[in-house]
Amino acid sequence: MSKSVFPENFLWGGATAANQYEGGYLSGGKELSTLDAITGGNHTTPRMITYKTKEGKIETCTRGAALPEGAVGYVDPNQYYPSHVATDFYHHYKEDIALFAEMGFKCFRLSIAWSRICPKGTMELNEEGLAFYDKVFDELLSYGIEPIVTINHFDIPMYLADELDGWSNRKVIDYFLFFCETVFKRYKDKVKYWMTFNEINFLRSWTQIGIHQNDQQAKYQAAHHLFVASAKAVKLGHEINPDFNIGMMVAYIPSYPMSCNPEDVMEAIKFNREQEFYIDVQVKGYYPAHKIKEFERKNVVIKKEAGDDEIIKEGTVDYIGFSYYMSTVSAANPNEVKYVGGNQMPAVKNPYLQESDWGWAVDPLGLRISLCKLYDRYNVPLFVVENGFGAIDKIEVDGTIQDDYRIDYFSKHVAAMSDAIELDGVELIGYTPWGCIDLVSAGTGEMKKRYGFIYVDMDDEGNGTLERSRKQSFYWYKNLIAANGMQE
Ligand code: P53
Repeated sequence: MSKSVFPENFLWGGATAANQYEGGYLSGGKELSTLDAITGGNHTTPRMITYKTKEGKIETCTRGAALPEGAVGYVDPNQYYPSHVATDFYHHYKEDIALFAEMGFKCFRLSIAWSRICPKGTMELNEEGLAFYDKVFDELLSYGIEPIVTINHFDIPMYLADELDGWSNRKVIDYFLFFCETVFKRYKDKVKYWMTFNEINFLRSWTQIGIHQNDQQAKYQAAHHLFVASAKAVKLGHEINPDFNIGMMVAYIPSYPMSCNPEDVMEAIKFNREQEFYIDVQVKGYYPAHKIKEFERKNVVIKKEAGDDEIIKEGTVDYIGFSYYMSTVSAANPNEVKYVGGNQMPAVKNPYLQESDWGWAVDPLGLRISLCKLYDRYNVPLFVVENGFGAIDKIEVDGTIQDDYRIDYFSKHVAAMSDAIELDGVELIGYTPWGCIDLVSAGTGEMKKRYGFIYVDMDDEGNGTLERSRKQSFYWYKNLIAANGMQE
């Protein structure tokens, strides 16, 4: 039998996030995060923010819309919020980690709910929250599973959004750093792999970064604060433990030109740059020239403080973590553009690719293309921290779930990583498929868009026993890990 091309210490595992998996939204001293005030939706119905205006009126708006000044998040007793229970890792962590161990996981990616550690996001700590993650990490380590921690995955304590307008406010950098220092010191002997902000290129609304405005100026000013915060966190982490590996995390959706028409090619460059901008700043340590020019053209003025550029330069990351689900297509002719995926992302249909039920183009070679592009451009270790196939699973009469469509998706993406390692020489350190256990969809708030190897009995209205069961893909992934990624 030939040898696996995956390194011996390759980190096979799975990925989750607190707001979509943990539940226990007010348990053990946790307070509200913005995401606790966002309703469920579906492929065609957007998720809504429920809020109270300055005048005390209860209103709703779509996620991504601007909130009136002074509006505060509001949990309406007549609405259903999927984050409140999610799939209840809070009460099932032992059982779930045992299942991950059964699959042979080498690592497990999770995020820390900021408002569980710092309930208001300020410098007041919640010991019970810290103790919860101690128990989780100890449980993982008892099976030899390496925890991979996203410090901040899409959530911000509601208080910071309400009182400070979230990341538009520079003070939030200090609060975030306090949170980082707390978890770095507390878990320094338990956690070696960290990521600062999940999908930093997708953080643009009240729900994710607590800002009320949605214009370009507000978005990029908040991004600057995130960059400074991330760089400071990287520096601080390395001081606390030089063995820490601290990465950045980007949603990577490579775009192909619609045709060889140079106009289409230029559009694809622009699309790809918008995500690479976030990588450039965090890996190279400076704002790329095209972005500075774009800011000038759009009258976006980034308020920086003395020393910000140096901090960004000094706080570059150790690796690039990225999510990869799909590719897209760019066209100069706007008639070609449609909106897909429950996320209202502009995209053009690629006639060469099949799509998921949510309109995401399945493109395994696109993963190899992404790995090549990122490695060629940045030359730092890469970590595929999310990948997966959201699908409706059917329970057979005998109770099994035959998710061969998911196995097929994973099998082709693993083959693409294998090629990137063997043929392209890419330095890839791990692979953590998204939602290794069923959880709430970020885009739509649904349960029925499932990603897991493990099924969880929970529906879109919050009904279900939360019982766990193994899908067919569970056994497939177990065998794959045992063979270190070798497939027949
Ligand atoms: P859902 C859009 C496109 C690519 C990645 O997404 C995305 C999104 C946001 O919807 O987010 C990441 O649940 C994110 C996870 C999320 C996962 O992809 O919409 O980091 O939190 O659940 C899958 O199907």
